[in-house]
Amino acid sequence: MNATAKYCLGLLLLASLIANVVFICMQARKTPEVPKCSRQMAAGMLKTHKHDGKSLIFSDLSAEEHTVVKEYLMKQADLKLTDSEVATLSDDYIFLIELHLPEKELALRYLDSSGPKPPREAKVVVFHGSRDLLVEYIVGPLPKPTYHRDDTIKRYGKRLQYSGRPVTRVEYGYIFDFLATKEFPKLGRVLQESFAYDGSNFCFVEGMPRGLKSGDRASWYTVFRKMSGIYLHPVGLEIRIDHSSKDPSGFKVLQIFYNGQYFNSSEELRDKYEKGNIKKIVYQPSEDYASLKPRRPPSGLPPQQYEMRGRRYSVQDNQVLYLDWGFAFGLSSLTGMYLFDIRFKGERIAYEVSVQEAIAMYGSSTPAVMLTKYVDSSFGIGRLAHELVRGVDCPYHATFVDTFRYLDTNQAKHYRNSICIFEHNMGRPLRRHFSDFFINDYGGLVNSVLIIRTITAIANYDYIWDFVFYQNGALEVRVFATGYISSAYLIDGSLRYGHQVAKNTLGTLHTHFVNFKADLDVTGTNNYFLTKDMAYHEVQVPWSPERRVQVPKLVEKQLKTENEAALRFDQKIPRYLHIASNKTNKWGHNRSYRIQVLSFNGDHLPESVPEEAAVSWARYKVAITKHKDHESTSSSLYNQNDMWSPAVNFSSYINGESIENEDLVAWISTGFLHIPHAEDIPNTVTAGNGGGFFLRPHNYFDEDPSINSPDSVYLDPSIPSDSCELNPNACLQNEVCMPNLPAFTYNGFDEVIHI
Ligand SMILES: [Cu+2]
Repeated sequence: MNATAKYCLGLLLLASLIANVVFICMQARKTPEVPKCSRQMAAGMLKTHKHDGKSLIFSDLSAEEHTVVKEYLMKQADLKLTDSEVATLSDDYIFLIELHLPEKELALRYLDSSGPKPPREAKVVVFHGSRDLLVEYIVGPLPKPTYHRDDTIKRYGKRLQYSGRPVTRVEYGYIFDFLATKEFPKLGRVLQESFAYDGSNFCFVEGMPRGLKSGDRASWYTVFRKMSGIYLHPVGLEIRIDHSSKDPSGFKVLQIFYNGQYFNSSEELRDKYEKGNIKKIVYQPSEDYASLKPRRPPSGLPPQQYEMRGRRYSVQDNQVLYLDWGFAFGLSSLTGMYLFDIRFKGERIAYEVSVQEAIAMYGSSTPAVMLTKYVDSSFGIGRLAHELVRGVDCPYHATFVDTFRYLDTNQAKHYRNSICIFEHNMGRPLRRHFSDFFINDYGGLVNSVLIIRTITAIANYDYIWDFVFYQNGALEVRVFATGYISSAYLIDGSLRYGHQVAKNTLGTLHTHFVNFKADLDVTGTNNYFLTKDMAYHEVQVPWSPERRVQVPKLVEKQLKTENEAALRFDQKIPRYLHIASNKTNKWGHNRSYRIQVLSFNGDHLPESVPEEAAVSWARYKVAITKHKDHESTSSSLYNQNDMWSPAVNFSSYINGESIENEDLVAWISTGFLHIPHAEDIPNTVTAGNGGGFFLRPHNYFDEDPSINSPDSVYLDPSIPSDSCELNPNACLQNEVCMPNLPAFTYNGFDEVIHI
């Protein structure tokens, strides 16, 4: 081949190559694009019920409403309020503003008949430093307030002492400043040689309560190293500070605990340290074992769920509609998530289901922890509901809702994406049966549920709060614990209170108890409390009279007073607990909802312990009381800081009243005993850690309502396996759409507390 021929051939090959590339590109462009999945609600999902706006009577205050309430109160000359931004401990200032729930009777008249809309009101907690009082005001009507009234006596039956207030950002600031500028300089070499203290590498975690009797305000502060996962890095130093004075110059150190030894002052510790006659800590750098930074690069993605034909639920303002369900929701700064007016197939099942309280009682031989009995609503459970992370905290496709809260601030704070709502395939059938004998067929229903969730990070612990709506009319309420365990510096005798989980670190044994309120209304508010259980009884065998057999029988009992229906954890409790109606189903049985508690709790505090009064709800797995608006919560903002004379002692709600044909409220407790172990490092996992309860229909219907679910699948040998008529899965391969996913964003760090 001559040179010209070679050149022509090369040119031809190049042209062919270019033509091929162009052709492939054109073909690729012709390939039809996969459509995005619908953002609209799936057709025909909410045929029977519509949003009506009435749920707004339960909605949290908006940013504007918080502002209006604050401005109204600031103008009231008799209150003499100082803006909380500049208030000192001896001033009068607003601590909290949130929705004051309407009275139930008014709300029901508005929801169910033509009653007027209840006035919209705010509850405002004012710390009256000048008068040594804590006062709760009701302010209304919104949006243009014209009145305020002191509600404290009506709600709590007494005045509330100033010493029972939670510690504010301002007070924390004074305490930490007192340590850094007054006390730590006295310790000089002790801090330097023992902890390599550089003026900024300490963090503090406080033990609570703040003393041993009413009026005490002297807290133990445990020093932790300022590094990722601070709660697992105790340095071996704890300090008890009396901060009862309204003037920070009156703060004083009462005791110091250093490496297992007590001292009465910084001077005493310093002097003994310098003389060399104490057991010293010699600083060694801490390993970074508590960090949550990934230890390996990401590889692959876990499976995702998405809605091919759009959402099957609707969220409008604070109301959710999902298949046969409907409810209103909100998030209290103090108690956390609450739901109201929960209906299934148009009938109200519950007026209110809400989180009430979460407590943890600790054991340790170190002073801060041995005293510790945390009562979280005093710190604010809902207060710490930060932005949820899409794809981890909630499925990526979830609907996210913002909230506004006003607690220890001077203007409402905006918490983006702090509630999520999603429909979720639980990955196992709700029911199914395969018939092998005589008749051959299969019927099944995927367990697709709606979940509304918030997650609250209360210091070291993160609680996940789930309300799960099933297609059979059941509502499950669950709490899961994750986050960091609380730890103590390892000293002699520590191992009586837990396990060593890291160098010099004891994971301290503790109990978790959580309380919920379930104000069930079963076919109305006229209900009674029924228990069911089983007992073996001896029966003569009819066809063989000389023989006797043990046969389990149904045992039913109505409990008629609040005292009978206060079911303690330490007693044998009937297995089935029902809020029942006098109305019957088709089979003549009383319609009811069953309360089924899931709990792995440890022992509750002995009642002889003075602090028990503040957490007396934890005596009872379930307690039934007659509904009263002023018995709205089982705990209070003030219970932590005055556990000995608490604003709310739940056990006083149980006072012998009849619960027959009354409006009933169930107070439900659950929890788990936590013996920390090596695998709690770096975090406690949700698997196995938590509790909850079900509210389940029990003779409420004539049959399982989920039989009407649009998701039911049916197969029999005569139906071609590719028929979609009774089995949408047979056509799934034809349903092609791209998940319609929003971009990932996160702004949760904008909202953190700065002291
Ligand atoms: Cu725990």
